[in-house]
Amino acid sequence: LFNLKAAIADAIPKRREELLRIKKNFSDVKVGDITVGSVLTGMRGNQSMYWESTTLDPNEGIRFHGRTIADCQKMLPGAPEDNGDGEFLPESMLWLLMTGEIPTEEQSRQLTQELAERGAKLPSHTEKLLTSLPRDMHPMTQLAIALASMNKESIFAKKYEEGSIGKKDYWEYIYEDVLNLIAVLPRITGKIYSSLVNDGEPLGHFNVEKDWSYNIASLLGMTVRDSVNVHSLTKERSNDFVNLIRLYCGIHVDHEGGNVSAHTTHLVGSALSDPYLSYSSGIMGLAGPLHGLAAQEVVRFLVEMENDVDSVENVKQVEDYLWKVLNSNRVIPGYGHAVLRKPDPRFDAMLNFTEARPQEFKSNAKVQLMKNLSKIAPRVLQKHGKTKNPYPNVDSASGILFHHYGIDQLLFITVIFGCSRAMGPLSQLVWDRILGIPIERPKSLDLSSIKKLCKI
Ligand code: FAM
Repeated sequence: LFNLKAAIADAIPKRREELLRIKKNFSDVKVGDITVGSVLTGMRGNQSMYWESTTLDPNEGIRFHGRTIADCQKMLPGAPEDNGDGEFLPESMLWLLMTGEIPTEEQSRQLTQELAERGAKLPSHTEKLLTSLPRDMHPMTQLAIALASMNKESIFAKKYEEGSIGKKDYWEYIYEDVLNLIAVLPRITGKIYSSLVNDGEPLGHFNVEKDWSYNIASLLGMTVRDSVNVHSLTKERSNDFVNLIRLYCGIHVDHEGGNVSAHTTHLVGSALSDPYLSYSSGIMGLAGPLHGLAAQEVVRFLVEMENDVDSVENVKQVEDYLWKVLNSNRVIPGYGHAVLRKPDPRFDAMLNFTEARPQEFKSNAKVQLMKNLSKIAPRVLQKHGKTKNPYPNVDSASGILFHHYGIDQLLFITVIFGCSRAMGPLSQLVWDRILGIPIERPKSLDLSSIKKLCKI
């Protein structure tokens, strides 16, 4: 099966039957106890969502249908021109998320081609809308607006309004919207970036022969062939940047269901809002500084710290800087996690990217500081004693690597996160409709109900 939709259709009967059987026979099985503490602390530890494709182990980190990042790096197909030397393609990851299977080279190529064909054009009203937005509007606001505006294109919303589809068929139209949405993200991203840095003039063009990440890089003006190559990158450095986008977008797709962007997309979608509206809402959540915006906060933090210390190798000065931050009741961005209790393997993957290119990164003091910090900050945070996870999370490294190659519009970095994160929650949205997951509606408690439970 070379076509993703056909591969999903193939997997449906078994999965539907399995879930139905569990629902029928095991609905009374207890998952855990919800405590007052959980109600009052953002539902921590409350296991109450069904999520198909990814799980987060507090110690091992993310698994994609059971596969670690290292497994994915070994097994998922990359771009043909890299001859096995580059990073895997996010398209390969999308196939894994949607089907649970590792795609073959042919399946991955086919999906690359399908996305390129679907993404070749941005709807003209969305293009005009983006052009009309203030150049200094927050890039994530622009992304959310562009996505919400594409609800005009939603095949699912149209079919639903016509009343022409039954519940069992919803997924087919959701799928169409999801693929169309993911496909246009490079174009939307390029448009937002060109507004920011090039007065709205395109920085590159979309190449239908190329993969999704290449087109993101190209529309950011970062490729030698298809763009203005704003930073005059050599062929090798430009190829490294394309691979950075592939790596970054490949590993940021999902982090199980409870994180803000994934949960929001799933929640809004559960009201049968179409994928454009659902993911636009997810993007609004990703824009928060405790979530996706943390990568940008880290870059700012590293820039400020580098200016403050005599040398990034001066451990004592770095420690003093961290204490200054903590003592003024601010967080150290890029550290800590709500679920993880070990260094984030996604951070390690980004770090490995720099270690594979020592010449490239050796003279960038901020990248060196990022590395040094990953050894110093955990000690300081442990001593500080509040943070449950004192280790670096994914945002510790990602922003500064984009910054290194010249993407220095800090607020924009989260837009690239938004490209990647579409793949996980939107795959879930397809499966939510396949499996008939109903509208999400937890029960809330007021203070008097809590006091009654506590017998106070
Ligand atoms: N620096 C200083 N204090 C921190 C901290 C950090 N990096 N991480 C957690 N804490 C504090 C936290 O503010 C809380 O303090 P209070 O008791 O005074 O409220 C205490 O430690 C316990 O928090 P926790 O249980 O360890 O973490 P939470 O589950 O509440 O929060 C994070 C998780 C990620 C929001 C938190 O660690 C944080 O604010 N980190 C810095 C921002 C960041 O890097 N966010 C990116 C997260 C990333 F994974 C993503 O979503 N993209």
